[in-house]
Amino acid sequence: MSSSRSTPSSSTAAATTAANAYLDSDLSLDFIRVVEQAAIACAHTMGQGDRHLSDQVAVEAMRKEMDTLPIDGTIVIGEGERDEAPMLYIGEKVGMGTKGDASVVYPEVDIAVDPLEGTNLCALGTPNALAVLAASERGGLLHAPDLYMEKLIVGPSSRDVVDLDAPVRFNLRAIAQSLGRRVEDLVVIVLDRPRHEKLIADIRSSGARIRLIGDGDLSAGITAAVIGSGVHAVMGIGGAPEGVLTAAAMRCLGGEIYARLVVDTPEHEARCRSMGITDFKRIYKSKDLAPGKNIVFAATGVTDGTLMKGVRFFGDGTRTVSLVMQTHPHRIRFVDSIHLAENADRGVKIRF
Ligand code: VTB
Repeated sequence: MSSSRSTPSSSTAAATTAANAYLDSDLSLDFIRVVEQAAIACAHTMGQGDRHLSDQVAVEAMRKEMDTLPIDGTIVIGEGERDEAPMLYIGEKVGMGTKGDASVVYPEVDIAVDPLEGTNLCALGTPNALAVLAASERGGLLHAPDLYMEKLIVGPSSRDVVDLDAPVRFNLRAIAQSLGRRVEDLVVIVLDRPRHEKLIADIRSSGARIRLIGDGDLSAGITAAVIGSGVHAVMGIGGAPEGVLTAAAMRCLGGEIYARLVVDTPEHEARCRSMGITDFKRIYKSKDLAPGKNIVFAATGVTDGTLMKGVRFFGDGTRTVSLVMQTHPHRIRFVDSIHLAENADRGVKIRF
């Protein structure tokens, strides 16, 4: 635990310095608790077929745990606007900084959350549902409107060879070449949606293989950035908030997201403008969506996934697997945690 977490001071500059010092410190134990608790809460509802309930319990658990963090936190990507989300809404203040102790200035941290990425996946008990958050010093995560976003996500080997506006065939050839394999050997993840009919036809005609998924392009993006996962790219249109979270993960993993908001109507334009976005055609990369000097990303598996097992309950306790990453110090951790029940006696058995 770092002693730099709370610095008695009054100025904003001090809060920023404190934020960088805090984010530079070993955050894994702080942020991991938040995603673990969200994942455990919604994992209890797995397969119950009620995605709203799954989401609600994840939100409540995440919100509760968040207030134990020694930060002056602000939600920048959350469950929606204040009038539509009771908690974890955009602009909500979280952390111990909200407790009103004026003698302590806690580090100012911006937070993007997706308490349950893949609500349907959890409700149906299908793979790759995650509880997710990203954090940075203030201003380090784009305030993205909840619109659709075109995305092209690739791993470190292919990060500089693709172009969001190039034909699919061109990008697949470039990805294959950067990975030293044939286009036919690639696996591309695409959300299974009617809007992707042409994209899917183009990928098929190039010869590459496809994994269609029902939900969860954030977890897919992380997978594409990890060598050995058997996934080489994610293509198609998903949510913009998840695009920012993906960008935070890419900053840690060295992969890249190329992204552009889908701004189709005057109402979309107004929503962009209200968040300070005026160039609707802009292609964003990871550093544009998550520009922070210090980025932290934490995710816990809810249902079994490619990179992480889901939550397992075993009577006396619960086991979770999380991915916790940060840019300073640059570190990727897979954390396998066993949470024992308060009343678990000494007879408890821990399996390796
Ligand atoms: C979902 C979800 C994705 O985008 O598909 C959503 O599964 C938007 O697409 O993970 P639909 O409106 O067609 O469902 C994501 O949330 C993330 O980008």
